[in-house]
Amino acid sequence: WCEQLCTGAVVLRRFALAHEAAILTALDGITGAAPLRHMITPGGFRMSVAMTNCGRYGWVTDRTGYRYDTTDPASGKPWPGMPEVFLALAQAAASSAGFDGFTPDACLINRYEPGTRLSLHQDRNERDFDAPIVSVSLGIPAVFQFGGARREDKPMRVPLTHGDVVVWGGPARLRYHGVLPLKEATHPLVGHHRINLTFRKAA
Ligand code: MD5
Ligand code: FE
Repeated sequence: WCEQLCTGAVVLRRFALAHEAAILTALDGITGAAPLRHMITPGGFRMSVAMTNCGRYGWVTDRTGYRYDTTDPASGKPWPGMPEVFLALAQAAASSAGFDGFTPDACLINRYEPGTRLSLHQDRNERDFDAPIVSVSLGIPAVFQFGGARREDKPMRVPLTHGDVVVWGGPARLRYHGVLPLKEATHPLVGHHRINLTFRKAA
């Protein structure tokens, strides 16, 4: 249930499964207070992935650029707090991959529907690239693209399904990555979507 993709990236198959009910309940609370929305890229495109955040910092994009913000631009209020079950899961996953003391202050919540993709990019808006990123996949399956240090490097395809957790640290932290367009599918608890929780240390 644990695979090393390359130095730094660890896949923990079904790691989140034991807590799926508590995670989904907490998620309903978050999306009730800070609804999922399609943000606009600096280039003016509407993202096909719907997003929201919890924790002290939330990742946002609009015409002025990408950034972390302590308030939800849609409401002007702080983002919902990070639920204890989220924090505990992220810390346990990080520890399993060798990162003790991971203290995420940001959780980006991505919701994909069939046909939706995330094009190749790097995560570079965080202050500290030494901290890992922990990502939790829920709902319908996706094929993750795990690339190299350069955009031109041919990505590996990594299938991710409900409950899988990946810890991206060390040399994997700054690799190019994306998600291929999702196939039509339904998950018994999550329905028509893939949800990804991305835990980061933003500040
Ligand atoms: C997803 N989300 O499946 C992914 C999970 C994002 C995003 O990419 O930016 O919202 S995070 C995957 C990730 C993070 C940091 C490094 C690497 C992958 N990597 O080195 O491949 O919705
Ligand atoms: Fe990313």
